[in-house]
Amino acid sequence: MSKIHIVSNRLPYSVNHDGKNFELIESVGGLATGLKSVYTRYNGKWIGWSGVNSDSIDEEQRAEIDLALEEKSCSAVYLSEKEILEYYEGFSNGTIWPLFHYFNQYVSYNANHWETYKNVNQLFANKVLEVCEDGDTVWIHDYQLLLVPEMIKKIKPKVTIGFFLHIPFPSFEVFRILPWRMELMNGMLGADLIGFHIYDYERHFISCVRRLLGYEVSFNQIHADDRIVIADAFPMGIDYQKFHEASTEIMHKTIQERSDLYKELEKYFLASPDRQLVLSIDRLDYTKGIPHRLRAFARFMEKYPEFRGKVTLIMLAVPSRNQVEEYQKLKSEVDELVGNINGSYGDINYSPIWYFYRSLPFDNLVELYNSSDVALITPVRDGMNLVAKEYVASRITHTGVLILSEMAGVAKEMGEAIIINPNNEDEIADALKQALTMPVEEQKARISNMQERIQRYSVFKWANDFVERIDKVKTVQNDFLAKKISSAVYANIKMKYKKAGKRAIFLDYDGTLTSFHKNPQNAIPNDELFDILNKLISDPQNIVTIISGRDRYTLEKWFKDVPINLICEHGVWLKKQGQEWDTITAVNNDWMPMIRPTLERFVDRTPGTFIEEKNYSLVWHYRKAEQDQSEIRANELKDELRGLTGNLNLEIMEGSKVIEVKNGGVNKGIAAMHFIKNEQLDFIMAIGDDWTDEFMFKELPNDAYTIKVGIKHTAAKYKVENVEAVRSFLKGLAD
Ligand code: GDG
Repeated sequence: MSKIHIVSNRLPYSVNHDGKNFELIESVGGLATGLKSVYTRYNGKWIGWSGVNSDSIDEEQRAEIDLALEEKSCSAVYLSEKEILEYYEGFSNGTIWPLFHYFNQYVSYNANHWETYKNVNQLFANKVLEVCEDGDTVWIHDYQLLLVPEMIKKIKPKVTIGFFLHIPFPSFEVFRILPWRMELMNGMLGADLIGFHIYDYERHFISCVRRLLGYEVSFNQIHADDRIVIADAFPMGIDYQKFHEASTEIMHKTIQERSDLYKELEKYFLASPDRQLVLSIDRLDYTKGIPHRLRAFARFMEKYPEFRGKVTLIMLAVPSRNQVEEYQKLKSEVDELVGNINGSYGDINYSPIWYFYRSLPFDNLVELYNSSDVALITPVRDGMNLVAKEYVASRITHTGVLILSEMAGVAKEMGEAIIINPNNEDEIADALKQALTMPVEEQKARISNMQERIQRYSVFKWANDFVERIDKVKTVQNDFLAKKISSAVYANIKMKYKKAGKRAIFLDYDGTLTSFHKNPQNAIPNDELFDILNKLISDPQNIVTIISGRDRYTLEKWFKDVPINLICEHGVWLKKQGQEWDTITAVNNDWMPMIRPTLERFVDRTPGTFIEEKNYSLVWHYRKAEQDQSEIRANELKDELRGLTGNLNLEIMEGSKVIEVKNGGVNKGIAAMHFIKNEQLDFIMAIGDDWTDEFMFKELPNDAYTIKVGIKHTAAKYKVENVEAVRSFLKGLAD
């Protein structure tokens, strides 16, 4: 069985060492638990940083730590103090983190940090390359390791790579700000499957792929050169049972058996029926909207004074990244706000806010979830937010109310929460009132629905789903590989070619013999192409034909010195070498004045697009236009044209970045068959890349060698990756 390896910044064990001895401490977080279930089941390894500063240990200690980790199937990456500073705190947390959370003002653009980020990503990739073999799967996690997928793919293309981003992926307008945007994009695209928490992040990513790299995307399949990469959304879940069971257990304890924290809560709040608790838990991070939440709480005290003395906000802020200046400033701001609010609305018997700046043990966390009437979660940006799910899972009586920021990924799944905008203090104040006065029946209905969902899509289901999807991606890719011309297939074609008496070869032009250009008029044939064609033509047994959608004047001009046959405008015009232009159907252009104004309207509305008028067709080109917008317009145009062309025996053809309206009853398939109808042939071959070539692939006799360029679905028998592959294939045949 092939293995699945996990790669993340941190290992699921941290190494605690005092300079002499060390111990491994297992991480019990939800993600670690979920992923442990994957790599242990699939006999893989977990590759990550052990948390140790490599400057502080010697070789012997390192070997000892490695051995202990080896027993847990973990493989450690060691980072020096400088690397931790520049890769982790610098580029990961000082550049990517703020940018991806839309905090442009905090983004640092430090070229040294970028260099170290690249080097450290390479260290991770090297470690992975040491342990993985062809056929294995590697699942890489998060924003610290965006370059690792490409680094692995380059060396081991037969390893399947999944990548999951735990934070938001920002919109193009924000992502483009980064000087290293291309490198990061290409880094991620080394993966075969890229997962995000929600569709919005996936959408932003795909938009960046299109705009920055110009790759074609159909639905969520990215056609990156010769590979298919799939982007998809997988909303991460939690270990539901763990929270639910821990909460149930706590409920069944007597007061004496409970923790000191609980006893305090009991003394001050839980024993008196008119006291209510609002809970807030997060790492102390500027993305979590803690000052916003505090100001909104003050607004609530102000607007609804009847709750003063009755409602307390328990705020747990877990220390995080406190070496970084922005986090230190945030800490001061929060301290000050808490002080002000308690000073303004509290008295000797009452503190509106109970503030803890520390991390609490798991049991205490569950006690807080269990005892709080309302959870107030108001990040200004959050990839998912697991605290919201943990609160819901811990509500074993089904009571409780969740107030949730619309900026958290989790809001997409929690329709029953009260959804607020974290910047709207009044809205949050009103939401608090609504939550604190919500009838119990309504609370139960809302919580039960949410519980059902998060119980179903737990962190284990999430991890399995991702792994299963990687398998499906393999199927899509294998579909391509199955048709790809292997060396055995190539040898067979060449043998048949050599043996054949007379041969017909049909070659599409754009996207097959030559690459696309923004301006189609610039896609002129180069010397290499002339050489290949001349070589093919010089064999008197070959009938070589260029079969294209282009107008006849252009092709005639470009190939005037080459004795080649031409079929133009998708089969409307045919010209055998040394003969005049001919056509197989009686076509007319009476329809053009009716259709042209519609196309012109789309040109006016869509900058960068233009109309080409061919002899028997009108073409709307949108390769030069802004991609997202023009694709929407292309769909609109198709719709409109369908309505207009109903009775006119016209065909609407969709090519590569073109929509073409042409006379019906003609296509490349009919034209190719017409061309060869009186020939005695032993070998027929057709190569093409787009939708219009499919007619050829379908019409030509069964024993024809039909070859599709690219990875799209096709009726052709074989596939090749790109124009370069076509050229070298033809060179090989002609030699
Ligand atoms: C990133 C993304 C995304 C918190 N305080 C204590 C404690 N916690 C645990 C919670 C929860 C976790 O930490 C926090 O997870 P979040 O999802 O809320 O937020 P981030 O740390 O920012 O995580 C986020 C996540 O990755 C997963 O993809 O959802 O959007 O930013 O599990 O329970 N645990 C203990 N004591 C505490 O005091 N034991």
